[in-house]
Amino acid sequence: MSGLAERLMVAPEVRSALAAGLPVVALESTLISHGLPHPQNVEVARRSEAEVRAAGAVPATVAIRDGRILIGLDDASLLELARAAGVLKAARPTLAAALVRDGWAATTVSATMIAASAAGIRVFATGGIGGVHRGAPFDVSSDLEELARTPMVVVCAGPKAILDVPATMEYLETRGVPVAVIGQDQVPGFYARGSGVRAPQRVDDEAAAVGLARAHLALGLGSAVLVCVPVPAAEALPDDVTRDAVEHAIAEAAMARVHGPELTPWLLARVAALTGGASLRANTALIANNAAVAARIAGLLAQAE
Ligand code: PSU
Ligand code: MN
Repeated sequence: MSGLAERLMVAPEVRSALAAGLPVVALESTLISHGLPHPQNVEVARRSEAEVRAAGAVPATVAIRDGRILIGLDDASLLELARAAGVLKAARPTLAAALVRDGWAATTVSATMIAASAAGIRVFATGGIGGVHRGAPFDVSSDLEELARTPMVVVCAGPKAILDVPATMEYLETRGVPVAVIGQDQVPGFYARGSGVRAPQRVDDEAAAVGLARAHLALGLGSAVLVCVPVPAAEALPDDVTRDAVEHAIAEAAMARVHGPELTPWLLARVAALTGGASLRANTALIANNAAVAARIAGLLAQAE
């Protein structure tokens, strides 16, 4: 029998950074395997790692291979994962299923938080968190429950635009997850800078986000802090383009009866096709930007100790 700790394979660079109290940023792998097509997925994975390093932190991309949870992938493994077929999408409910089989599995926000937190990593960057789906009778991402039960800092560009953003924010409030938006009064809209939903809390800069995160984590309440950063302006999609493409994609998904874990990747791919690839540029830019912000946050958190 192997528990969570025995499943972890922490890369030497990550292990020594953690031992020395240096900043480390966890990165997830479902956006590589399911969120973006090849070769953009390889580009964004490499670029995110480079952004983390440029900001003075050590990247730790998390994925599963042959029953082990890898914390930190080398470039060859990253390429292998990005090109592999039949990669399982592992979340809290499917983590065991991903570990009892051979081959690659990618970790979603929930599974990445579980693994990163077990390895002692406190800061994690993704693209957009999962949340409450629109149109589906009942589909709520396990990302939200994980944010409620695993104390760390998660950096994102808001809930994915394919979701019911107001319901997602309500869910986070109910489950005690503080949401801090850097530099604006609206929750970021993933592909678009705004979502039209009021930010639960605005912080003016990264240092203020860190101040809030440190205070929240010190209280020992058990939940994460969600830090939201809007997509860089140059690659943002206009609000109406985002709305139209998302509405189309959701109607098509309902007609095609797509549901469960396939729904999110299916919608992201449809939105990419409907926007002629513009959503891919926004998605890539926001992922890399979140990695850089997370690295600076990890640096500030490490400094304060
Ligand atoms: N951010 C992106 N693209 C993605 C994801 C995040 O820019 O594909 C992934 C994350 O791994 C997140 C998952 O946990 O989508 C949500 O899937 P679901 O809605 O099935 O919980
Ligand atoms: Mn779901």
